[in-house]
Amino acid sequence: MEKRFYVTTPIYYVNAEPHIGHAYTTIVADVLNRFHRLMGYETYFLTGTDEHGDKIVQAAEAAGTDPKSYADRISALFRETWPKLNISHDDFIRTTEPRHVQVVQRILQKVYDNGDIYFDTYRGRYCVGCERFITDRELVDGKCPDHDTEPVEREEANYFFRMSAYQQWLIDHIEENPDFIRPERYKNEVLAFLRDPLEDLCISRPRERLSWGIPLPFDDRFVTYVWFDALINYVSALGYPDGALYEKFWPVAQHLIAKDILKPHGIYWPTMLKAAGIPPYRHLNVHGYWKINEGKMSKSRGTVVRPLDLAPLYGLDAFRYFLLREMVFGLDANFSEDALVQRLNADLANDLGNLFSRTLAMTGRYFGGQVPPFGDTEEPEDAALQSELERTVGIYREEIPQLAFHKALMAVWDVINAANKYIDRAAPWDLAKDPARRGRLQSVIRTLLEVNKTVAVLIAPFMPETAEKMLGRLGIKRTALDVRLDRDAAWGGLTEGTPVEKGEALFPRVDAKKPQASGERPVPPKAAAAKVAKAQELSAPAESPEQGALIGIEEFQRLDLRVAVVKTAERVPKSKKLVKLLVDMGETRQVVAGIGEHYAPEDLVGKTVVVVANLKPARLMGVESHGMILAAHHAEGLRLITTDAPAAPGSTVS
Ligand code: ME8
Repeated sequence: MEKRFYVTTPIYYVNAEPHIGHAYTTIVADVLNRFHRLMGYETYFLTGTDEHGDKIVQAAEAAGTDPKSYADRISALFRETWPKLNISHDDFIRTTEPRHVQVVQRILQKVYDNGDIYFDTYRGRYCVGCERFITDRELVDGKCPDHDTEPVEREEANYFFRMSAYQQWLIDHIEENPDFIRPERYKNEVLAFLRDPLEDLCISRPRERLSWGIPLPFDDRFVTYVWFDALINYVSALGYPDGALYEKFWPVAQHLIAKDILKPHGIYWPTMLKAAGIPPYRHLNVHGYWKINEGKMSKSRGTVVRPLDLAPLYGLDAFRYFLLREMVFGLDANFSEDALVQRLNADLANDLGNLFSRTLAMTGRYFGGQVPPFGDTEEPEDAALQSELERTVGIYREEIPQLAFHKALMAVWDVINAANKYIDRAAPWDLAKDPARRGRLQSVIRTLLEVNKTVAVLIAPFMPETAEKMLGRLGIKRTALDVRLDRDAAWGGLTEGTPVEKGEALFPRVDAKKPQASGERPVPPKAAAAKVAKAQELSAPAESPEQGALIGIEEFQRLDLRVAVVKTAERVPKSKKLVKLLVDMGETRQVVAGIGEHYAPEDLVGKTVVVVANLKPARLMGVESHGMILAAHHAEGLRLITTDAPAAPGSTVS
């Protein structure tokens, strides 16, 4: 079989900022991409943003701007987030790009010419949240279960895709390819849906009602319905119909989604492909939902968890590891900072961190910091550890393509724990006392170094920074993306005499005594920041954290500074200093600033300012403040910090 792999994430709507759900899917895609590279595959990884439709028009209106500017701004937020999470995507597609629009029109024309698109009048219930008409069967208490809103009655003349013509073909395809949709529960859900007659799909909107979409090539009084537009990104990004990428990576495609968009991906998309004469994708991989405090993430309840709040706080690799270890792919999982801290301390700081630092410390102590050769005495426990490692590699290779990331990681941790026990049993410190047992000591340390090396290779898709660090300290200088399992994990592959470097702890422990459940607020808790600061202090050189001392970039990065524009300003009653501001920073926030003696409120409106966005909320003279405005202390008073050219509200400042 060709060693080619193509993975996609959903293209995210630009009506919300990136949150932990988007981060999870994208990190899973990243892990799969990196894993396949590790296995020697040629890979391609696509993500992007979905920018047309009612939802975006409404979000833009609410933000007081036009759809294009709005889409530009939020799309940029996604684009800027992914490198910060070490996402290794090859392309980022936007549905407003001409390369996409052209392909959508081409496919529409092709399906129309084949007679599978027709004009008709439809009356039904429309859910704006889903961007589609929904059937009575889907309603729960008269409401859309996904959006908890009552759909509105609509009658419209529109174009329809003859999806019903492909119902039997789809059922047969799913039955002949049992892992087309996986895990199985989602395959069953799709098959259950297909037991009833499939209705044709309305694929257009009249332009007078919605102009923010792609015009139908055969009737420009209409634009295409968002799903017909969005799904096509998976082939338009490859340059369908004749791009070299398309030739190479279609149809080995694997789509990753959560259960919310199963129907469009499990039913609309394969039938659209079939009608367009394009072979179906290989797998649809469907995961569950991240819940916060056992509930749905909700903006109004303030339980939206933002990845860029957490990753800098606990370490990017710890965050990635936690997401992949904690969720069983396919099922829902609960997110809490408490659980993250526990995993960080137990699995990363304790098990992995200790194994690595003990091994390197002993290599330093007993062999001058150089990789020793295997000694002449091999004991059964060496072979046992080696075969445990081989077993782990086997499980790992099998489970990751099945999306059982937690099982692959559990197997890696089995070998880490076995190696820690091996140290205790072999007691190198005793062997070192006896010159006659030098050969045995060599074998033990070399065995441990080899295990650490393979562990570093195996964790590379999950924790690329840590893997690179570990391999580097073992004398293997490679970027995580260039690591290959066969070449770099081979037993005995380390070179004798190579200097190794102990370095700092891989994962500083975080004080778990007072963990803070996440999601109560959209920003990381100050207490957690203090915990990390404390933990880092312990591993950092003895430097006073007092004023004037230097801080590391990580400490600076804990601040979330954002550009904001002042929308309204008024004095806080009975205060000379305090002004209450509403600022637009992508979202609207209330901030109280002590600038009343230096600025008249009316002069502040329209000003671009910089806000510390992740400051714990405070009450000032009874008024809630969610952030702090930065100002310079000038001899004659305060001067607000601003940007020297316009910058979009919500832009990060660093
Ligand atoms: O549906 N837990 O975009 P979207 C886990 N534009 N994953 C979650 C999640 C949660 N709580 N919330 C969101 C769209 N996700 C369309 C897709 S594709 C051709 C068009 C993730 O911004 C998950 O991947 O609403 C889910 O499927 C996706 O975000 C929905 O993103």
